[in-house]
Amino acid sequence: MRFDIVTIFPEMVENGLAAGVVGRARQSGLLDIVVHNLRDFTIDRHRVVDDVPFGGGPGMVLKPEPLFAAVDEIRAQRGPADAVLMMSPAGRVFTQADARRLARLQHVVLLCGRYEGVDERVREQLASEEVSIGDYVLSGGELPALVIVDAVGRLVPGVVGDEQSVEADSFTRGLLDHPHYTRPAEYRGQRVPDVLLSGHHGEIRKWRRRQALKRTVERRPELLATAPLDDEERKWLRDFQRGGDEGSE
Ligand code: 4HQ
Repeated sequence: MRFDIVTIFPEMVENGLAAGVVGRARQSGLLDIVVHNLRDFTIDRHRVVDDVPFGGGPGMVLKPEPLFAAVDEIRAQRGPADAVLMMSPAGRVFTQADARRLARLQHVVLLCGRYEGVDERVREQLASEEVSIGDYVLSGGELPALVIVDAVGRLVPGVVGDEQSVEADSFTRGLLDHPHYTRPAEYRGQRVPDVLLSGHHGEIRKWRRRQALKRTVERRPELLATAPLDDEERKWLRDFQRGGDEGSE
């Protein structure tokens, strides 16, 4: 899968792409990611990418010309994009469903804004969608772009070594993940639940499904509206809603 990321901080983005699963997938060629310096697409001596807002007011606005030139160049060098994403707190909030949808595409371009914002004509004519990673204000779109490349890239077959671990992830089933434990079986007086040491794989799977459901009820009940639940899970849900789950772990 191909990604092109346009930014005024290419070294920040490169650093964020170097480590971990995404870094390895880049080395192996599974992910073909090119980071473009927006200043390379300016034509003035001072490589200016921003300007004052029409109508006045505080802050600066990213000029349209360098962004249009960058996307033209990406199209010429790397072929047409299936999606051009503009990072923006005014966008739709990015979810696991978006990550799944984008992971099926061949070529995605990400535009990172800075300053107070980006000229509206970029949103209207260059971006196919505007995406936010959450309701808080960042100083630029670089971290959101890294978040999206990570969430999408790890769904590309082969990028995460163990396909099963992608399947098991929280949200793949529409619920939060169950608790995890490793050795030692007792640590600072806290024991790992007996069922996990029992070797009864059916019981372990059942405990984990029940715990995932319990956590979701307690922490993110709104996720239950869309989570696909089987008959047994719906019964547990009624139990939790009646009287908590005291003692019935
Ligand atoms: N910004 N999710 C302002 C964000 C943001 C977010 C990116 C700050 C764009 C111009 N982007 N710049 N939250 O806060 O995506």
